[in-house]
Amino acid sequence: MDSWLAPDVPDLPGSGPEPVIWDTASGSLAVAAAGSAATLYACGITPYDATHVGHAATYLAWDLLVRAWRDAGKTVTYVQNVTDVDDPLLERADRDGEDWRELADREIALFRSDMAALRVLPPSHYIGAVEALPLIRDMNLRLAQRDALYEIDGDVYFCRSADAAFGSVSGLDSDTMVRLSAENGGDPARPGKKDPVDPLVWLTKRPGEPSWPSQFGPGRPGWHVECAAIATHYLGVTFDVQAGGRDLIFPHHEMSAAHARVALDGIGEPPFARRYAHSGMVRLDGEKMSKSRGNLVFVSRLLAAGHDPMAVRLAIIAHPYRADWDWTPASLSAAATRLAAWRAAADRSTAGADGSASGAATLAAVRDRLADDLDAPGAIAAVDDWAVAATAGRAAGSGGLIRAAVDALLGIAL
Ligand code: 5CA
Ligand code: ZN
Repeated sequence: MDSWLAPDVPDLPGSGPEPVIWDTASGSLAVAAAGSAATLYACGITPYDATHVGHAATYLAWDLLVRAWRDAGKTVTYVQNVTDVDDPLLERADRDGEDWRELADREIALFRSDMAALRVLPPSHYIGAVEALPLIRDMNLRLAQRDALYEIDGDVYFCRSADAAFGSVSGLDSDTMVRLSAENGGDPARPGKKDPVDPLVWLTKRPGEPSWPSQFGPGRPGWHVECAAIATHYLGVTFDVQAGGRDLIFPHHEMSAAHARVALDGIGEPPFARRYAHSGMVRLDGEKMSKSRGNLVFVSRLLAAGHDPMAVRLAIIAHPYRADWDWTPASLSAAATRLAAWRAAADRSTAGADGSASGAATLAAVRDRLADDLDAPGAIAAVDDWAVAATAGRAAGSGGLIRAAVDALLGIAL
């Protein structure tokens, strides 16, 4: 499907350092993508409600990674999916008496406009589950050929026991896996399952629900196989980074990796992602912001209320991406104040030659922080220091470079 219009990324002199990122699977910092090409799969939205600040924070984190990679001279291929058919979407459409496709189309359109307003670089491939059905059927066929599937009343499950490396993404014990599976769309208590956490790869047609033909009969795809199929089709069997919010570590990322490992085993490197990057959860009043809880601050509402999208972006990236944090109106006003200070400093220091070299030093500091596990707060602090100097008239001539650096690396247009 169409993604959204790419914002301009100004050219910067030289190039940035090799980005490293925290890898959940190994529990350590790691080079995010060795070599001159970088490949990223970020799990996309389930479009049954508008983009909230939590979604935005997660996509902004991966946007910083893409910007850091580009600045390091890499060619980036970025794939994002849209889970445009799944239980929560169908349930919401049913509740509101709306056609599920219309609901999905509307929310996807809103997501696109929110991402464009926040100057998020679009993925190279933006792929819906429905349009990916042939890929999903193909992956399910491979799983069946490897004896990794079984049926209960027409529903088709994946045997986690088929994957010798199962658990290597999340590193969780079985009890925790069962609990998280129950909380995240799984059905651990269903009688007949070989293992409580085994996930569905194909749901047989239910009355009133959409369905598509498949080798197992009419139905719709499971969630994890959707991402396994899309990621490996567009990025190759092995790719650099699988990214999502921390709530996706288990079961989603563990299961997608397990499907790919079993279906594509033996083709070159171990299948699926080399690294797993996860962002923290944004909360409202101490509770995770989530569509199911309904405690949401929508990006589109903030923008409609007249907040500068650059202030919204700055408010979000001022938090370390791996931390959990609370959205507050105060953080938005602090960001607006900071943005105004940066703009005034850039205006003040546009003229003249950069005698102090503070522009170059600030660019180096921003690059260094960003490449170090996306330390946007550290990068922001470097720009704050520059703005203090520029406002005092000690950074003449550096305004142009800082404008370009802040835009290219942090996505903030001054
Ligand atoms: N469609 C699936 C992924 S394939 C899905 O999880 N969709 S979602 O709409 O529920 O979430 C989209 C992304 O936003 C995921 O990476 C999820 O981890 C992230 N996310 C959801 N809630 C929050 C939150 N409160 N804070 C930070 N990130 C969040
Ligand atoms: Zn996903």
